[in-house]
Amino acid sequence: MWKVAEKSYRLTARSLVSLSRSSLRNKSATVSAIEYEKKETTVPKAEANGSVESKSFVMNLFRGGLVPDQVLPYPKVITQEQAEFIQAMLDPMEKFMVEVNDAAKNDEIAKVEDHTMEGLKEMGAFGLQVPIELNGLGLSNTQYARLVEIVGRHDLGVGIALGAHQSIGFKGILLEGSKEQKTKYLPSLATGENIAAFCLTEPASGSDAASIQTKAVKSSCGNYYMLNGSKIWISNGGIAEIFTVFAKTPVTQPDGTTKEKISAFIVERAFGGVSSGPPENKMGIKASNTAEVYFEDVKVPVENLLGKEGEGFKIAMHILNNGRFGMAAALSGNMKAMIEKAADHAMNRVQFGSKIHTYGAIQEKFAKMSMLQYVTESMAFIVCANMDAGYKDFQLEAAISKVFASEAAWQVTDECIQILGGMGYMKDCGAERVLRDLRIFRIFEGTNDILRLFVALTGMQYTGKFLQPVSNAMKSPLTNIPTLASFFKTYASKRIGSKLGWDLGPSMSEHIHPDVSSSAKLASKAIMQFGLAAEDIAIKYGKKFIDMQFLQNRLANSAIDIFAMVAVISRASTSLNNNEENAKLETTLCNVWCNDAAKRVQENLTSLSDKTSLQDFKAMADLSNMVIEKQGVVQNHPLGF
Ligand code: MYA
Repeated sequence: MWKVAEKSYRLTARSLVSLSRSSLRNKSATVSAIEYEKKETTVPKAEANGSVESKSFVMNLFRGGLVPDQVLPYPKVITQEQAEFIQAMLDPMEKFMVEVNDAAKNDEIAKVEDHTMEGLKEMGAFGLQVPIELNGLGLSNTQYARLVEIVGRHDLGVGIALGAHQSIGFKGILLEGSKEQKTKYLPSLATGENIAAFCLTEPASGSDAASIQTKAVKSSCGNYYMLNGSKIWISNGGIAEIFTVFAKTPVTQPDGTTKEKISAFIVERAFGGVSSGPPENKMGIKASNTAEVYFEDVKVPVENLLGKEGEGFKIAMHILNNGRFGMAAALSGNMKAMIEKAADHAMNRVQFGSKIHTYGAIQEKFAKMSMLQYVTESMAFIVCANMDAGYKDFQLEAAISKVFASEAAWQVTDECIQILGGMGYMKDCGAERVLRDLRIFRIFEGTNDILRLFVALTGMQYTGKFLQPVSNAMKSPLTNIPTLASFFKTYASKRIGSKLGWDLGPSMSEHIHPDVSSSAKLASKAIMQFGLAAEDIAIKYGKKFIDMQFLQNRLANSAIDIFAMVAVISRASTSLNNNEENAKLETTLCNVWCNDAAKRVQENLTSLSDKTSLQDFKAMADLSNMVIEKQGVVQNHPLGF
């Protein structure tokens, strides 16, 4: 049966690939990576390094500002031609994932079935963002996000096999590679003839990416680097031919001294000295190969250095920043599938004489699941639109979209199983596989914990930059009275106004539809209070904040909630302004979400300075120390034995 379907799919796939080729000939508006590169250079450099010109919405929260450029109105960067092209791919991809791919089988055999791999290759799914002239489909980030939603909807294991290859595996070549490197490697990677992997993590270097031990030493002849080291938990590690490898190299500093710095390399398995371990036996995403990769005296030609010597850490971060939105998009699709599965059950299941969807307890679940999916989808498509618009400063939004999506998808699948009850717990239902697959999303591509700290600390650095003139003035207050007087006047008036409940937050009324104005007011207030909290932290703790992770977590959670609020306010406004069919329902999703999120923001911001919370943080740190000291729970058993 499936063979018939497969055949019809293959025909469609071929025509799509040829469609992409003809669009090249027609000089289609499809943005290739090469065009995108040119666009990037038009963005002011200052924006990239987090200086005061940042257009990032989240970055500017840290000074209580509303910078609308990236979020209001809801950004959509896709031409008519790009939209048509990707629309033409959605049905074949959906059909393929339903009729050819078998997620349960992939999970059972712990690999993507061979015919599925072949079909995906034929479809062009291994080179979605590679320029058309280099054998890829030349998709923009927005087009890519729309397509990977479909993959995530049906099989997260396949999503990771594809994502590890192109979202991080060869993304470095796409983003940072020289023309020669692109021309040499991308064509065979785009067709899937060669598979790529991203090699950063090591046994002693997980979240602390800068602490890697793998070494690359330039030969005395200057023609190659000698690479030695090992990497663990490498997605596609056992099947890849091309690796993006991060290793420490001795780099000569301007003062003549030598410092070990991270550099990035393109390494071929064919160089010799590259080997990999057996596939890891994982909890989920079993279809995706994960293995250790060893490099033993691998001679890497100097022309395979990616970027410049010593720039490897920034390149790794650049790759990860660029890939995170894909996870949000894939998980948005995944949540849709879980909601549909639960809705199908709730519509038919009768208990206590009524269908279970008529009960409030179940209705609350569906409403929350829908809001989580709506927020995730809204965030994902804001991030990719901004990337397509050429903004460089989206790393906080990308990190937030990954954190939010991975936690939202976990909750949605968990609730789907809860709604299905015993049936949801059965393997045949398929939801348990999704739950297992999902667990890793909160861990890899930057754990959610580390990304929260990243958001808080990067943001606070920005706050610090704005307070620098005041801090300098404080060094000789008598000669800087006007600067200090003006700062403290604003400082005091904002706080008094906030305490009195005045409406002092930055207004977004010019950007939004009146039906979401109550939510917009809540968001404005939250932005103002967030800015005040960040300022207070900077003044009170200065650099000591770096070690205050209880506070960093709560600050990041507030930033996540505020970004989520503005994402849905913006999106619902656009739908209302366009009189879209479901605009009223989107308004409900938006307003109910914002009412709840605003309360969480208040609670989190209050806990940053409230005496009881601060005492509790200290108590929790002490408790944790006791658990570690005792290597287990701290209390005795209630029975005394
Ligand atoms: S791959 C492995 C993933 N690993 C990680 O993500 C590592 C996490 N760790 C880190 O990110 C860093 O070590 C942190 C910083 C953030 C902790 N953007 O002193 P620093 C700059 C831009 O803070 P550290 C995997 O899991 C910073 O400003 N810049 O550094 C497979 C500073 O610059 P300057 C950044 O304390 C998953 C400098 O770097 C960033 O050492 C498979 C130093 O900063 C940043 N983000 O640590 C997934 N961070 O010096 C498959 C720092 O100028 C994907 N900096 O001030 C599947 C997707 C599904 C899609 C489906 C598809 C089809």
